[in-house]
Amino acid sequence: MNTEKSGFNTKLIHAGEIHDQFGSATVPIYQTSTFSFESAEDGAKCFAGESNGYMYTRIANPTIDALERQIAALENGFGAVAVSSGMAAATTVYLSLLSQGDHIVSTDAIYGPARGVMEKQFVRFGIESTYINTTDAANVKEAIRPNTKVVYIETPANPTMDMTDLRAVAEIAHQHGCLLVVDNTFCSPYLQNPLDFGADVVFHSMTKFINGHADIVAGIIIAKEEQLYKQIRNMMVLMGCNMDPHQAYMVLRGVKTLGIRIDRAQESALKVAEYLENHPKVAWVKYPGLKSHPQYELGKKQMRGDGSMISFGLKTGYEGAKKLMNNVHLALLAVSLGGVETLIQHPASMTHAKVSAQDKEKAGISDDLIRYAVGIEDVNDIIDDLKHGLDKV
Ligand code: LCS
Repeated sequence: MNTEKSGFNTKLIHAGEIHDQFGSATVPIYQTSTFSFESAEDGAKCFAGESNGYMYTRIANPTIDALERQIAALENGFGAVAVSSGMAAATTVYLSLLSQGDHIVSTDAIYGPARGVMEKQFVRFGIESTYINTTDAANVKEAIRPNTKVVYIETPANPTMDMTDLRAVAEIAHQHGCLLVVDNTFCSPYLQNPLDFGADVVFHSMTKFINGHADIVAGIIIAKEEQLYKQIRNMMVLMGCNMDPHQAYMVLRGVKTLGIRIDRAQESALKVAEYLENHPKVAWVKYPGLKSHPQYELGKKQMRGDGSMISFGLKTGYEGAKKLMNNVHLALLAVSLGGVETLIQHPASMTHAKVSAQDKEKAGISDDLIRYAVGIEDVNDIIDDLKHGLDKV
């Protein structure tokens, strides 16, 4: 069906779907590396770009195409490019948009490896980067140089839950001839559509909310305009960081319930955040749905919900955090997020371990910060588990 005017949850079920000759209700897995042609002339036409047939799965595949059409529809983009992981999405974006001598300005508290690859690898190819606190858009303006090509933000940021004003930063980026790239992993398209606020490119680690079942690593990049889309697709094909058809099928299966999973998880997350905020052993809580979040109003402006990610610290710091993590049983002590299960982790020693102590401090990734990803278990069980853990602190 044509889902152009449909609601979000209808798009989750029907956007991008394939109607095959058997009337299959789900998108079939075209588990093939290559596609045959009717004739030599057909093959030549296809490779010359004069016809739309499939040629080779690294270039395009019907199962992967279905997922790309769907996510592009959910993010209101021109087109999407599926890749093997969220990090493949970040590096494909970097490679597509930056050349030797260029400069990128980015949020300091982003997913650690997305910063690490820039500072330790891309620097070898003459690409410079500056990491700043983007919660104040004026800092972005100040950091832009004549050779800045890209402004790259994560909002809410991993793991500080700091937010960046999408519209304000898009305006500044464009005034200076830069593109705005947004890592929208923490929200998923259900809660936030950065392209609608002026971003040029959005990407996701689909390992998280979009797939939602902690059984696949995957990424996707969505471009607002055709030219950018083609540039990114071309880079993906050449780098060979394509998605596999089976991986695409798994994500297509997971994404159908994105709306109901997030509705439930964020309803519980608010209760968990309130519980933590009122707990005598808790020093601070950062959750977009709490009025105490310094950017509560900004969240209401650009997000359709508060999400299910919480960061908090205990009065007893890292020592207390270790005790808590060792004494919860329902919450898995594990990195990642956005799945149906509740997870707890310590960014300073885990996801962001390779960020230098100085940069961590500057980015607000304090030693006491505990990151908590609320799942869809019964909220009473989640809170009982936290209570049990906190009793041992
Ligand atoms: N962007 C964000 C915001 C992420 O949280 C992650 C992974 C990535 C990109 C990279 O995606 P991947 O290649 O893993 O699919 N974040 C992780 C985290 O916070 N814990 O474990 C992985």
